[in-house]
Amino acid sequence: LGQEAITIWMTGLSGAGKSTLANALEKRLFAMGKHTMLLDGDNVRMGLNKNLGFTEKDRIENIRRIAEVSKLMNDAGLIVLTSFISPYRLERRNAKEIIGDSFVEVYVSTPLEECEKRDVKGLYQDARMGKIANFTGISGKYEEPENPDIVVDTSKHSLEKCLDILLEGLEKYL
Ligand code: GGZ
Repeated sequence: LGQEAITIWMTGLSGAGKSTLANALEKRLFAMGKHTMLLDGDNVRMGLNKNLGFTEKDRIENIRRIAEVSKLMNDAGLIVLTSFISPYRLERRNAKEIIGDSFVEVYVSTPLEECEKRDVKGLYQDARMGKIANFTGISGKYEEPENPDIVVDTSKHSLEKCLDILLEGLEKYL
């Protein structure tokens, strides 16, 4: 406890609010004087993992690499925030094994109906029309965490309230 250089591992559906929360949380942590690194699709899937798609096999490799990078960054003293669907329970368990005690699982539990209603990028509509194979929640599985350290549902609370929930849950690590 009080390990500081933790990995805050956000998991949840597309559109659940993982990236919004991770970005806002990073700002709060920065204001607290913490050194952080945010890993998301923009900086990982565009670079390190640009050879990976969305098959089960590729997602497993995506998560494995992200976990290894998170571990390296934790070793360098950074607080890491990750924002990936990470839909498979076994892969999240593997990530936890790689990262060790500093792994903190945050389930962004916004329900599918709400994510689909938001449909920010129109991907759910495409998935419903059969245009996207293995789309999480529609044509691909999402396995809910059984024992997340923190749960936050962005359909129930404002962003500010969600941040309060996160920071309260993180207090014992920071
Ligand atoms: C789910 C997909 C898919 C499929 C492209 N299924 O809302 P977004 O757009 O920005 O977030 C989704 C993102 C998911 O990438 P991750 O690296 O987080 O996934 S995983 O952890 O499962 O490896 C979505 C977009 O990529 N996207 N195709 N088939 N989301």
